[in-house]
Amino acid sequence: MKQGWEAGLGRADVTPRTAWLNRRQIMAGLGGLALAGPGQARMVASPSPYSTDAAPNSLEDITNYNNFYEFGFNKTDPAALAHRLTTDPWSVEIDGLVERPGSYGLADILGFAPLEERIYRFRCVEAWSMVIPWTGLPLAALLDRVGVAPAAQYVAFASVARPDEMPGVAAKLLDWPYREGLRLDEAMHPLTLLATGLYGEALPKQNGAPIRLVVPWKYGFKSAKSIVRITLTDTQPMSTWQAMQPKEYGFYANVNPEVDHPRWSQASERRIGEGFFAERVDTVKFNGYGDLVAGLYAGQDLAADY
Ligand SMILES: Nc1nc2c(c(=O)[nH]1)N[C@H]1C(S)=C(S)[C@@H](COP(=O)(O)O)O[C@H]1N2
Ligand SMILES: [Mo]
Repeated sequence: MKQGWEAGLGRADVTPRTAWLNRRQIMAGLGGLALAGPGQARMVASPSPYSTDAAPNSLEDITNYNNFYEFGFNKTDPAALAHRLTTDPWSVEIDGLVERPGSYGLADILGFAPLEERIYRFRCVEAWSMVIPWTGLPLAALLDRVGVAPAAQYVAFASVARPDEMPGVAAKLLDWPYREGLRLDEAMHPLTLLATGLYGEALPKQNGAPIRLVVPWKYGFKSAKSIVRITLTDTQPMSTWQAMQPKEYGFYANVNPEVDHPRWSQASERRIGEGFFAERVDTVKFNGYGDLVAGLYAGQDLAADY
């Protein structure tokens, strides 16, 4: 099969031309996995106008500075230990207020929409940030396929929790499984991504393989990794961090320099990859996606709904 670049397809001029861009395959309109070489799954994806022009962090940074407490509290634990997670076969249970509930295999989900590349800013509640070139499909495409029942108002997510493969689960570091949730309009927003890849390859395990949520205008903890259950519901779901420390972590968790965390300022952030002593940069409300998402919160007091 001809790859995108062999077939002469160009790409929209929306992303930085770092070296890896030239090496990647781009095949507009075709989603799914393609075999690039023996045993090497590549994510074939088309570019998106939702991508930022900012230069992505290195794959090295993105895969070695992680939060994935199922593997431990330290930033380097996921890179060291996530290889233990079995990600094939994988299926996601979709249930609750949904017309076609069931267990959907990863290949089914990858076929729900053409895969896109989305280069997003990513801001952790701990006040560090990166730029990450994800591959994935809009969560809305999945929700449309499974059919959201009229009574549904929220979407709840649960991550995999296997004590035999995940030392942080075995050690009961948190109340597993890791849980998150979105309001239905947030879940249906075109920026909200189910990521299945990174830098044009299948998602590394430390980043939440084989499928994770990415909500770029919210603090990183909303973006649940290695998802095994998606539940449509009429009540606001409780998320892991909110349950543990409700004064520190709210349901909305929109990036907001005007609302500080009780223990630190959210007005600025440290960009990973620029060195520990690099100057901090100002944090932008909604992580810079305000043009696209501020309307979701019209009339809401975001200091109360933090
Ligand atoms: N299942 C699960 N999902 C998770 C986490 C986690 O510990 N477990 N950490 C969250 C936090 S705090 C952040 S900042 C991001 C980190 O994603 P990354 O390691 O791919 O950058 O994942 C989020 N999703
Ligand atoms: Mo985070």
